[in-house]
Amino acid sequence: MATRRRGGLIGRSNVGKSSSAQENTRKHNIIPTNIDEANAGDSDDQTLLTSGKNNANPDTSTVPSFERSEPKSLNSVGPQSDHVSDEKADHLAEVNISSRRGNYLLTVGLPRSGKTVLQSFMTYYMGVAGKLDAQLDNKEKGKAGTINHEAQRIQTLWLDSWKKGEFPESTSVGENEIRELRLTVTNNENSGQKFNLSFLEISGENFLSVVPDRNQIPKLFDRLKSFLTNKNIKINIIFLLKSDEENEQVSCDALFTNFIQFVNNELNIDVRKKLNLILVLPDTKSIFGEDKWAQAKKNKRLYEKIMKSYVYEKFPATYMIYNNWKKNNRAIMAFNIGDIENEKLKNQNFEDVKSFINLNYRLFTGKNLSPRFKWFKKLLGSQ
Ligand SMILES: Nc1nc2c(ncn2[C@@H]2O[C@H](COP(=O)(O)OP(=O)(O)O)[C@@H](O)[C@H]2O)c(=O)[nH]1
Ligand SMILES: [Mg+2]
Repeated sequence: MATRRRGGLIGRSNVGKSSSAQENTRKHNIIPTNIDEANAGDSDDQTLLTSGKNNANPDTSTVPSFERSEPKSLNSVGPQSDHVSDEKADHLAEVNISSRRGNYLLTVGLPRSGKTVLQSFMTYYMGVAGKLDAQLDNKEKGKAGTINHEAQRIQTLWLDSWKKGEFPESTSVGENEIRELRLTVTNNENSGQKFNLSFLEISGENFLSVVPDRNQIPKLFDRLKSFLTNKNIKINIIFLLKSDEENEQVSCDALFTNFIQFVNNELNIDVRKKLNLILVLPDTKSIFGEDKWAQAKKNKRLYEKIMKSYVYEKFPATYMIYNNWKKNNRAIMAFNIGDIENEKLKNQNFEDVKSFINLNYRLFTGKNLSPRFKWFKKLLGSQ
């Protein structure tokens, strides 16, 4: 793995708690104002600041992820092996990205921040546990269309693992790689709601302490740009907040700031105009404690207040990115999956994954995922 340490440095030291963003935020009293005004949103999900207007912007993006210190599995193209990557595994090399269509989640976060858990638990919920059906779309069009075998293996791994209540093993994405997993989702309660939902994942390695440029990550640079400038693609950027980031060499703030700068300045894309932003805070039950969390789940105002205050205090630069995003195109949400005992997931809890999927659907389409004739059932009092 190359150890490139270049200019444009935004490391922990200058983006951490002492950041001027935080000072500015305090000075302008942004937090209290926002918490009070927050969320005129009408959602019945516990998501913040998403009004559900149909203003998702067709465009692109990508998902950083890197598992430097995690075990590799499958035929992963890990940091050590990416420069000798197996050409057969590079499915996107044979894809014309500019003709792609769909709705993409670009997941960005430090190692072990929850990218795999989020994507895999969504896939599991949609494929197995929920009222949705998710089919892998991994064959390119045409008779000779190539098949994305890696996507197939990953989906199988994810489904098998959660079925047994186990966390899926990590499948690393190399520094110069981008991984795509496409799903076609149908609402079993409303077949009119059939949509594409896809994951893009890139290594976050490049964005940890520097803003990379094209020379450093040529393949990734070109592919990311192709996704992000594709008018037929809608993208939600998902920033995974890592509550125990103190143990990491760099902060979430550095990673997210560098990433936004990269898209804006290096790729030359006005990220705020084109993309939606969702901050995800995993495992809030542990962060806030069981009692307070139970309270917050029943009280939308409290939920908003503690979530926003937490992000503001702990990730000030990230909070500023969120705060400067268009109101209708952003959200903060919690992501819990259930109780973990002895490394296993007991008592799966699908509330958050369900809300998260609804939120994404709403940002993409402006509509809610709902059973057909819900209004009619309501009228009859059956809901
Ligand atoms: N108890 C337990 N927790 C895990 C395991 N794997 C992942 N986790 C939890 O899930 C978090 C996120 O892991 P993951 O989604 O793989 O992170 P990623 O590197 O961002 O893809 C970790 O920080 C752990 O808290 C596991 O095998 N056992
Ligand atoms: Mg992962």
